[in-house]
Amino acid sequence: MAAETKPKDKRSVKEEAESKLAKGKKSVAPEDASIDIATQEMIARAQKLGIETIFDRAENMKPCNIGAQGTCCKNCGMGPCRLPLPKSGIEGKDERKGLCGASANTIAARNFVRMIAGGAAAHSDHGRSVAEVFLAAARKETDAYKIKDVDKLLSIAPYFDVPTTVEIDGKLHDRDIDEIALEVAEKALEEWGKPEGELCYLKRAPAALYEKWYKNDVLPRSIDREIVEIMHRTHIGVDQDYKNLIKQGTRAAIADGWGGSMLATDLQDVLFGTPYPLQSEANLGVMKEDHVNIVIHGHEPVLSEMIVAAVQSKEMIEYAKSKGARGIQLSGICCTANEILQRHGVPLCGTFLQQELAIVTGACDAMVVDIQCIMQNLANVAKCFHTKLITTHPIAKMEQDNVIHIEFDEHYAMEDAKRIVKLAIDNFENRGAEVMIPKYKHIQIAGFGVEAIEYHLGGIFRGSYYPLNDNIINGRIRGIAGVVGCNNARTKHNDAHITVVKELIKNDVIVLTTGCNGIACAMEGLLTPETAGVFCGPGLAEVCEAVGIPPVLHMGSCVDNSRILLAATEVVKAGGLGNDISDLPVAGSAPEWMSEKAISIGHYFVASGVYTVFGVTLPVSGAPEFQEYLFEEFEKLYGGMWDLEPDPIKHAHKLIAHIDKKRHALGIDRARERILVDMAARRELEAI
Ligand code: BF8
Repeated sequence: MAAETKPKDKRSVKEEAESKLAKGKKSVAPEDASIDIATQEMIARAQKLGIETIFDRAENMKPCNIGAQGTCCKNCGMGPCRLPLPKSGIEGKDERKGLCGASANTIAARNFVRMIAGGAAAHSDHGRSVAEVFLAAARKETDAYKIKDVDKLLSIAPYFDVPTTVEIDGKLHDRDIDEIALEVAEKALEEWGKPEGELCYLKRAPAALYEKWYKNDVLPRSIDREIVEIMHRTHIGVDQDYKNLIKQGTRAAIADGWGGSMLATDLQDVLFGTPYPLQSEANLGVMKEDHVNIVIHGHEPVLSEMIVAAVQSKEMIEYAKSKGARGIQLSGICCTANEILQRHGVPLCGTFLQQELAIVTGACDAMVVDIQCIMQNLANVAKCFHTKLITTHPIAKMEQDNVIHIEFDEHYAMEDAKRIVKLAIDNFENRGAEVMIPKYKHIQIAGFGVEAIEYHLGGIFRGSYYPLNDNIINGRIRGIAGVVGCNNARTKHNDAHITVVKELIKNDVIVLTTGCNGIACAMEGLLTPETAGVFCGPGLAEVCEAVGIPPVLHMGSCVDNSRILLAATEVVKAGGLGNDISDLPVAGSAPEWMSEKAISIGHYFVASGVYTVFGVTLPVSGAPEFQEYLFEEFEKLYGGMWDLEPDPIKHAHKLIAHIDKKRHALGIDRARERILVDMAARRELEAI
């Protein structure tokens, strides 16, 4: 390992880097780019080697203000029509127009709902792929995939009107599991394109929420249709009413959260197992110098499940040893990582912004990517090292000539997985001399699905959300926040994620996390039960210590935000906190969002009654009337609304203020005042 492990001082690293980058290009000071030391070290290393990463590119390319405000329309060949917000703001009537006459509100709404379409399509197409593999497994077309969680299959079958019992001679008998699986698979696949009716899962929502959707006429009919309709309505000369446009955005977002994403989560659980808490590690330091390092990256666990099995096979381990390695170290980036973490304990290598840096270690023998959040620059970074970059999905290829494409076919799943693993092993001997793996990693406990939370918080009443509700009502837990989403190179890596989460748990708000926020929290050590005594307020610390859970519960990947919807629904069902998600002391947050998927998630949280705050920026600020509709009027329709707050402390306190507003409305704010103000009462509680 290279001797150098600490970045040089800010100035010398920056100057050295700028001398290596193309003339006139600026480089970022590593300490300004990330709060994470492993990340800083790798940025510094990349700069020293003259390798450009996203952190430097963000220094050199400033975002377009008008696009960031949401008021640039490029939906036809007469544009782009750019409608900047006047510096003095809008006085009187907003007269701004595109060539066709489209107002700023129409343009911003069109752009916003197209982002929802992009996000919903990504999540839902992922769900469709899983449904297709599930169907192949149910038809016994592949040996590689089997029904792993029969209970989960039986629990979802009724939503598709698939009976789980059959009456023979007046007696009820259990139906054959294979028959149930086949019918569920066929019915599930119909959700993408059925010609009439509504999505099967909508009735899983609290009745009051379903009623709101019905009243507002936003019940999704089929997943694909809602996405296609957005593309139609936002074509030039179609929908020109921002309220009507966002109504369709709402329908598509619900089709994502309560449709495509929820189906992806459920079918993955049935095929690969429902997650339960397990221990693992996180950050670039999980890579091992003396092992073959395979990093999997992307979102669909269909291939990575097979890679997990392949690297554990005696055949592959022996082969790695025959090539001089001590074993094979598998780790992951982004949500594929979260998927195999929560089911197998495979360690997290890093967040979205660390993907290039995993290669910069010089120890990555193969990076295997599937779909979504994969930077094209990976191929350029891989060229500077021995790393084999392998694309595996027919819809996600790369143009650079050093990229290998091995198309994954579920019918030959294990063969394909072993071929990829073998390629990585063969590449081990090609490593350069300079391997530099940062030493930093942290232990984490992950794998908190809806069922696991029910079990762990159930206390003596196992398998119930009542004790969680009790602790919310008595004020030990102030409320629940879903803090999720990406990294964004326009802000300091992980800074807002960690600041928001720490501020929430300090104020007794339990956090449910997914996606890159989950990875950030894992890297920071917030996913351990011991964290509770260090960072939490007294009430939350007491609950976490009593039950033995972390104050931040990692619920999985971004499609697993559907688990947060279902957890909130369970809280409603457990009683005592109102009759809809919008009644609960609950809020949502994405402090460092960047993807269209995040916008779709944000919007289905809002449409499900959750006050949702985004950090960084939101592409609606250039159309104040449309923004006000999302930030204020939406609450009247669905009980949830959008907000924007880039400052992480203010961001956290907006969430807390909303939680307190809901506690007040429920009449449970007094209990909390007693808990926090009176320390004697706390000692009394501790004695119980
Ligand atoms: O789906 S949080 S950067 S990895 S988009 Fe991507 Fe954002 Fe990370 Fe997972 Ni979600």
